[in-house]
Amino acid sequence: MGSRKSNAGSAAPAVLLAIVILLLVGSTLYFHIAKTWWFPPAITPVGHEIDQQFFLTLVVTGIVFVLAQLALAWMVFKYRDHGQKAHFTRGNHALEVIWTTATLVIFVGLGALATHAWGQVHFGGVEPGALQVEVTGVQFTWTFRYPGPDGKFGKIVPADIDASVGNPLGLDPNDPAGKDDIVVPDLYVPVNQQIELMIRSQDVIHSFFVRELRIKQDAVPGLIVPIHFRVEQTGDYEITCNQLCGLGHYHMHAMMHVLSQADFEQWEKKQEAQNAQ
Ligand SMILES: [Cu+2]
Repeated sequence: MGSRKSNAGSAAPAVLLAIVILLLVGSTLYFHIAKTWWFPPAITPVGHEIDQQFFLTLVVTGIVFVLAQLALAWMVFKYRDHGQKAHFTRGNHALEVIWTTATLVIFVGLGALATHAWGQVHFGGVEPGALQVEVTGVQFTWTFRYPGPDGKFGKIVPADIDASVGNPLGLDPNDPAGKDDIVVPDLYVPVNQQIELMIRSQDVIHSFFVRELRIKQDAVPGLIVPIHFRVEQTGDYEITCNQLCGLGHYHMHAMMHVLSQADFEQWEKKQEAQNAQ
């Protein structure tokens, strides 16, 4: 009985599978190293820090990925069907402990390294003199409000919300602080100055997302969520909504125009003049 060799397998399927695995690893490496379909460059100091952290994570997990896949391809080939008898194994406890501990250390370590960037965005205080802008999401537009020359945002009354009469935010007509508020469909900010956005929603959950800022923040009804950043270069950047907020979600976007200080002041003056009319 025991000595009879039967069904000695062909090497072809194992070799083919190993080659497919190698090709997958090779093409994955190529697209990451060539940065095909990569994200646009960051434009804030925190954005660069996030990118560095992302790159570190990618390198560490990339090395593990490549080694694991190469080992898999080699195993597939080495242990292919020779017609040998399969035998049962209970695994290796020492190895299990080593790779579970290594995974834990890598994940917790990367997380700990990332806390600085995370903390700057979410817990770092806002510098005095930061420009405050209120951001409101509503199906399916963004609206931006500046306090105007008095530096104070006017009161908002939900009953007064009516985009058809030019009051999409529901500014209280009886509040003098709101008279000079600037309400616009695009975000204008000066370069090299700290900006604090106060993010709101009028209806469902939206998400304020600008790729170049590396910031994505949910707009939640009933909450005012502050975020802050400082842009290092002028330019036009797209703001999209990043939560599936309804049928028109796909076209919910606006632009962020980063202007030089002089251009921004000019823009502000123009808006104020329009308000005064
Ligand atoms: Cu939305």
